[in-house]
Amino acid sequence: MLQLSTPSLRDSILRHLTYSFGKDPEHAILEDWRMALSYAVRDRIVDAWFKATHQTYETGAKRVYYLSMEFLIGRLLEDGIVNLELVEEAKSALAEFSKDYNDVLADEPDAALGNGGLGRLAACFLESLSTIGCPAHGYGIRYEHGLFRQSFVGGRQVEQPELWLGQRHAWEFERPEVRYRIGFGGHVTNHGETVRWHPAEEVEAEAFDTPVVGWKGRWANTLRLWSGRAIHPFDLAAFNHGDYAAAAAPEALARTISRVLYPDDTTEQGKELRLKQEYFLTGAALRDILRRFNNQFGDLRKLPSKVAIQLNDTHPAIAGPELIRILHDERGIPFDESMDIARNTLSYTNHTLLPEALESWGEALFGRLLPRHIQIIDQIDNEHANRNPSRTQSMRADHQVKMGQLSFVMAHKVNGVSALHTELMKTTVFEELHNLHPDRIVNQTNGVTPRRWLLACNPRLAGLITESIGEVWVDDLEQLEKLEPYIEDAGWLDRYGKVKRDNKVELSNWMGQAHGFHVDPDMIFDVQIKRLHEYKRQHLNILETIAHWLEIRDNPDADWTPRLKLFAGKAAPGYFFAKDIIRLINDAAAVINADPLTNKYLKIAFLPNYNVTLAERLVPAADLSEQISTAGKEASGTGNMKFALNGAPTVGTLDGANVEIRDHVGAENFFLFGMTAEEVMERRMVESHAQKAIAADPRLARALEVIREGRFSPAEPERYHNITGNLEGADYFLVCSDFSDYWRAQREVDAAFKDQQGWARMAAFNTARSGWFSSDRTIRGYMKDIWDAKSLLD
Ligand code: 26M
Repeated sequence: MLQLSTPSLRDSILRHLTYSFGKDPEHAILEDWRMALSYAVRDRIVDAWFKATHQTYETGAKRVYYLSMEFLIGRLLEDGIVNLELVEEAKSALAEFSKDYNDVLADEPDAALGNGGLGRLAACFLESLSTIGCPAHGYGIRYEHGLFRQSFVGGRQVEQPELWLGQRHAWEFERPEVRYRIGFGGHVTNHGETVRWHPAEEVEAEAFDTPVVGWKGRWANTLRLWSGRAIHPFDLAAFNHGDYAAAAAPEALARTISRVLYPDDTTEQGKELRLKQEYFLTGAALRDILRRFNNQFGDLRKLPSKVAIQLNDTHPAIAGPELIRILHDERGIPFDESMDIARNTLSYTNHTLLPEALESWGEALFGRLLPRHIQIIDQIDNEHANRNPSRTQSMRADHQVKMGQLSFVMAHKVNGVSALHTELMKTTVFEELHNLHPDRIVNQTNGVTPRRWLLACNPRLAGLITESIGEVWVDDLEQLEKLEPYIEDAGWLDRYGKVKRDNKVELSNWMGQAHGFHVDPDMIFDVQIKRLHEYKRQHLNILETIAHWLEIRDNPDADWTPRLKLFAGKAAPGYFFAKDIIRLINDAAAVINADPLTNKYLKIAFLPNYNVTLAERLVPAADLSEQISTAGKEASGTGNMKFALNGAPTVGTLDGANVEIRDHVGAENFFLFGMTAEEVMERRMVESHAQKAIAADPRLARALEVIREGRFSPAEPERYHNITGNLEGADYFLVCSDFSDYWRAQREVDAAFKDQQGWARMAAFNTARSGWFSSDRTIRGYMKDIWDAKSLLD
């Protein structure tokens, strides 16, 4: 291998500024500096990347492929700098040119190629796979537009297109030589045993590679994103006839396939383009995987011993039938054998049990777009029924294709994302399949990467930890438990408290500058940041806030604990109830923040355009983490882990990974409230449960009443009747039934926060005991229990 010597970061920045971007330091704009620094860092990542690739080939190691419609990666420059331990060098190199490190980092657009938890998990997994040194590729779509930008006009959410590629992007390598034709529609022919699909329409998938570097640059894997292009990009005949629009039409049409990320993170909509995107990703990824396998190993019967393909939710579930189509139709392997090879290669992660989120496609649409695949699915279903005569539920009932059941049948392992969620999978959606295949469902509780979610985003806390126990924690997070003895040292605990306080001051200053919102950093920073959903119950939070406000007004001279309620999150554009909740929070904020009687005790802010970068600002400065979903509904949560790790105790229900967080940090360091998943199911059966809860709690009744009367929308008093009507009526997510206990928990928070030392202890125990929630631990679990993959660094 060619060896080049590594220049200093300073020299490398200057060389790139000059020769890659054609600028001298006098004329360079901020973006030029950002690009030059990125290229200088990227050069070093590429060195690690080549080394890893060669080692993977040479050892013939098994490879992991993570197929996901979403990778919510955020900014990458700081990630690279931190993992290569170049922070100080980068700061001083830029300072030499009178450039501020943070300004340069802030110039990078946030790559929002995902909706929320599922996409961010995929991004944390890529980083952990590289830190661990497990040979892996992520496969996704190179959306031209990521998740929409959110702003508020008169308190209402307004969506604008996002253009992350509008500025120069430093991290991808276009691979024009890596292209596959992906077909749609057409018909199927049978010649004796040979079945062939003849698509009517084809687009080309072109690869773009982003290296993902792990801790200390010991390893780097690839994120390969597919972009749509036309096979015949330009219709010259049309052009020559003077029809210029028609001449460019094939290219425009082909590119729509990777144009935009679907912004719904739960409700499944039967959109044709979405199904096309799913097959586009999966078809291109499988061709690429098989080409690589074929070059290196050849014998397709060995596929499961050299390849593990993980399906991130059902979105790439077409991988099962597609792999069978290739093995059987194209390579002539018998159907049942093809099915076994595919199953032994594939595994599937479920991320939600919400019925409205379970993917299913109408057979008319599905059969029109993928005529051969629907035949194969029928055959899989028959084969599965034959092998399991007691089976009653088909994946092909009601003229639908049920992607969850298809994924289950075509996977050798199916995993949930927290202990509770995995148990619920066994008793609800997948009950019958679980009974037929009792060893298939396994749990892999989610995790988050400590490089981004502690070392990079919270340098003050990271510094204190490293000073105390050394830097071992960075890739062995359970070492944080070595902090426990320090917690008993009053001097150390003071420093821990000061870190949080400094982070809060920094956030306050930023909110003042960026949003003109001024807050006292000594308030409790109470934070709920996540997608807007009824099951996540932002409306429970605002109801409690309103009730609390009314109570302060009744007695403004009492010894209230000052609190800032911080919200951020996006609502799906068509989810009107969620958008109403945003508007209610903004309307209530306007009234409550302007109340001179209460505003030294209570303030509300809804920060616009929540994204990874905003989370990186908020998480280190939070005192309290709101994880208040209806029990049984949040599959895991991962924000909950970031907050605990950064020293924000949770106020939360026994839902998703909250259960395991509480087990780890200790019940005394967690503010528990609400019904259990079992109690939730029972309470739903109780007639008028909401009315009964309202009648039993005058605070709740009064909060609902002031909303209903239009206290926050005087120009339009009925504005929130949809919300109040829902809560006073069916209240499916049991906001009213959990209100009183939530109130009680919040008052316990108030009391606990008054004892600043006691609070710091609680926060520090959260940090010290959250090591288990590293995505390194999660990935090691997948490697052992699902993929049978080995690290090449151990
Ligand atoms: C489906 C069809 C069409 C368009 C979009 C979708 C879709 C996209 C994302 C559906 C669901 C999507 O994500 C669900 C999700 O983010 N689930 C979350 O996954 C996290 C990681 O496991 C968990 O921590 C969260 O609890 C869970 O809600």
